[in-house]
Amino acid sequence: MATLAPTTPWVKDAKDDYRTCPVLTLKVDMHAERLIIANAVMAVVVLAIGGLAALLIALTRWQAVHLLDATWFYRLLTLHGIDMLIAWMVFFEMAGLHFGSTVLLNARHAAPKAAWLGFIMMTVGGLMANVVVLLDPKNTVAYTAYMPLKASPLFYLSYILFAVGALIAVITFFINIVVAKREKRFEGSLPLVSFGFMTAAILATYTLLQGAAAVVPAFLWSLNILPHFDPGIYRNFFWGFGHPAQQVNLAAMISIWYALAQITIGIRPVNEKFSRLAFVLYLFFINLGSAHHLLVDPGLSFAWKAVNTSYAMYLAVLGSMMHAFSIPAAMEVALRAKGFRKGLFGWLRNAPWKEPGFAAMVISIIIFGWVGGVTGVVIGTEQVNMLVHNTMRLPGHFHATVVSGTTTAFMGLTYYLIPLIFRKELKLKKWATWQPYIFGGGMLLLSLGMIVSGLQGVSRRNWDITFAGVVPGTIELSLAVFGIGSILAVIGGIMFVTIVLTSILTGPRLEASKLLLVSGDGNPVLESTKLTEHDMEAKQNQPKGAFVLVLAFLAWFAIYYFTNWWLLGRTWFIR
Ligand code: HEM
Ligand SMILES: [Cu+2]
Repeated sequence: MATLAPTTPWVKDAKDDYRTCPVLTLKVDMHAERLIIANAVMAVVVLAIGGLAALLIALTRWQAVHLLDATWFYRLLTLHGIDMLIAWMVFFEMAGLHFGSTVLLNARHAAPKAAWLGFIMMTVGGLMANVVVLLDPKNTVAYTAYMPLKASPLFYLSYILFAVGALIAVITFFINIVVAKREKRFEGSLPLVSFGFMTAAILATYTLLQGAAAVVPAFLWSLNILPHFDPGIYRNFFWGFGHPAQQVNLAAMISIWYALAQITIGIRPVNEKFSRLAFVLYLFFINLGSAHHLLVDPGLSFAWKAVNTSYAMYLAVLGSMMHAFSIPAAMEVALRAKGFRKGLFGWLRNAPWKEPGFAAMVISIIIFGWVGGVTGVVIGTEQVNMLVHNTMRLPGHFHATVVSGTTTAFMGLTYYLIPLIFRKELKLKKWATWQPYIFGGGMLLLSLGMIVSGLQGVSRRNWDITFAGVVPGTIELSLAVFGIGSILAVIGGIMFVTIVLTSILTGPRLEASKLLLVSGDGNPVLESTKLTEHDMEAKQNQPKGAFVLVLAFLAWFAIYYFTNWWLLGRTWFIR
């Protein structure tokens, strides 16, 4: 177990500039604070741009509306992918890394200049990507920019700037940890949330290096310096970046689950070693997952594909399932210890459903696991993937993982960064109570609508599906569910941006006095330390309800998985 040492003097450097947060009773380095604010603001800005594009492309894919012409559809599809999957996620993660390596460790930021350099490069790169996509039709190559599609050199340059900036910021995370350790800010291993961010940072490092191996040659090729670059090798490196990048998102999201569960109901992980092991599994096995993007590529052998999409890959899935058991179990133990012991699920009924951080976490866990995780395993299995590849089931899957899961968790955490780091009172609290449900509910409809239309053969990244003939009514219906879900989700997104901007742009700066925003006025972060070993082990506090939920999940997993094999079996007949 990690322990913080808040009493030891900070650093000898007289220039140190910090305040003490009365809620966390931790020191906050002003460099770290400003870096977190800058990264979080940029994240919200790109989320807003990407969200506008989302609405327009969604209203185009909803065939009954079919809003944009083909050029604008593909242009905004490219923009949406870049702003959301790359810029929004990475800016927010950088805010998280600065937070996890300083505030959470009661430590200073040891390399602020480098961190600002990284931030500026990311900002220039991110905004430049938007401009070049909007201004130059050559750059409508989707965020994957598969060769031999050739974008303009500025397009690749914007990627390189952004990625190098991110790499520099990640390096400052490691510097902070080493310095904090040397200055004895914590003893033993890193606290769990920071440990999770460390996993994210390690993954991010080799992810970004693989990204460079794809994009730098592509850049040289666009300049005609490099005459030829094999598209198969480009794709291999691109997904060496693109897939583990999702595990960066995953590790960050799960760290935030632990943080939100601690903030809103004061959990203590039931077994920290177990949770740490689950993070370590990501580090070792998730890279294999990259292969599922290449399953229809002609240059790779069947054996290569089968090896890379079997067995060891499931060890990473196991990591996620370990967290998905560990967090609800810890929640159940904490709530039971507070006295909510009735039946199997009395604890769940009495949970703080109006607290936006709690709602966001639960929605994130449910949709991530039950929709995103389960559909992901099917996509990552060599044989059944053939039913799914490049259909709308794909975006259906990742809008359940990276959007309903990660984005919702990031939104939930933001509600606490506003009082803690921006030092502003959260405005529009009523809206905040509803926001996770509207966003999450919309996303669930959107994902299911996409998945069901994909099941019927609707392809992804396709401006117009009618040229193949008449569109059956069932497809129209699932696309309508998807369209209505999109509108709801966009409303949830607008609510989020409005709440954040209103809070940070109006009202005076004030030191936070409590952490919970809506329900109650206690301070469970600190209360969690009051959960004793005795509470954790008491018979009446055992996580029986969470165990039942896990069994239900496994049953659903098995049903979906084997249904897909059955569907595969029906694609040909053996007499
Ligand atoms: C209100 C929210 C959102 C809506 C309505 C929405 C809608 C859509 C639609 C309609 C597509 C095109 C699907 C296709 O034709 O293949 C798409 C693609 C995509 N979306 Fe979203 N989305 C939303 C939020 C997000 C967020 C927050 C992320 C990332 C964190 C994200 C990541 C992506 C990615 C990576 C693609 C694939 C782009 C491509 O194929 O090149 N979306 N989205
Ligand atoms: Cu992947």
